[in-house]
Amino acid sequence: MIEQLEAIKNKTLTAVADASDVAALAELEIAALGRKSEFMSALKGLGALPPEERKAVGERVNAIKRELETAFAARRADLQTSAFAALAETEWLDVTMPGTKPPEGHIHLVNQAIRDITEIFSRIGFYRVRAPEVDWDWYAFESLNMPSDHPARDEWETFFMDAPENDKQGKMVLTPHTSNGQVREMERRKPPIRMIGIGKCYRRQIDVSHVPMFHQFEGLMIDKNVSVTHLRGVLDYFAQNYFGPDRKTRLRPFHFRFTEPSFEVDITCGVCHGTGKLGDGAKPAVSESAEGHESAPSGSRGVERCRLCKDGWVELGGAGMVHPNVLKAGGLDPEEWGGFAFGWGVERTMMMRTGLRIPDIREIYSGDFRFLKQF
Ligand code: FA5
Repeated sequence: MIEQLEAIKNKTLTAVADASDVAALAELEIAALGRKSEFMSALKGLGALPPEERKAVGERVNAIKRELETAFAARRADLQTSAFAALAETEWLDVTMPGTKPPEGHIHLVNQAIRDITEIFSRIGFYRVRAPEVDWDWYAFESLNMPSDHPARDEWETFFMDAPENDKQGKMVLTPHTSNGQVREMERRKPPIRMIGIGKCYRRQIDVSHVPMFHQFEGLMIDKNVSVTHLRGVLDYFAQNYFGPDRKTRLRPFHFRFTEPSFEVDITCGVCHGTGKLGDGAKPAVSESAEGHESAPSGSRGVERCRLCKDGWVELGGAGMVHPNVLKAGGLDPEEWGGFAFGWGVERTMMMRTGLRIPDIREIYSGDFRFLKQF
């Protein structure tokens, strides 16, 4: 029996040495030492031996088994070591190598402008609000001192919703300006108010300087003893922070139904630096004037009139002191409270930034990557 087991051992040891990998070795181990193995079958003869032989033979059997187990363990360790060594050769990775950079996007230039505008006004205590884009006629017009039959409404070229009217608030419209947020804010909180409302506006207009969907930012400050001087101060603060310290603003008398007095706000042109002229060989940053101005013939010394502005100024938007009727519509006593409001187009304001070459406002919404990637 011992001879038989020794023969099995030698055969197994040879096979162990020949095992090519850990899996083959595991299979071999089951075949050699498992319950159905030749080794285990041979052990069945152990019970038939006389007791005096059984002990010595038993010890020998155990020694053979330990020897085999040790051989399996040692071979397994060897095979694992060489498997890892092979892995290190074939699957090494240099973690210090620079990775492949995924293509990176950036936020749309209008959203960037909205962030910049919000940030500048927040520094002087204005908080951002959002008014509805689809609103009642009352907030878009009527409460702003524009009764339904007033011709001033025509300028807002409004889209009306095909929706039921409300007895008190009239029809629903796509807001043509952010001024619908004025009375809403007066209803929402008691003065002092310093809001900067930014949102989408809609008008039936499309050409080089108009898009049917655009954005406005609406400033509203309501407090006691607010004057035009405060309005100027706030607008200058914004202009200098957004456009640069060399740019100046001016107020031109104008007419809005919801402010009195009313102004159009102009800023010195970023192309000709407020001179209205382009020097020798200089070309305007904007290839065609958004306002449709034409270039003047070149002067004798090559001086050309600025195509964007002609006289050194470009228009930014409207402003004025809040009309008493608007304060009343918002539930405020005009004897006690007063304030100013202004509303500018985000896209147009952004286009006035020095060095930005956007010849046509429609490009902003063209969705053309070649255009968008430049910003
Ligand atoms: C208004 O909308 C007034 N609500 C502004 C205002 C607010 C005045 C508060 C007084 C007090 P206006 O229609 O001029 O005003 O529009 C203001 C600005 O919006 C324009 O100067 C322009 O920058 C922008 N804008 C108007 N229509 C368009 C359009 N179709 N596409 C792009 N920008 C536009």
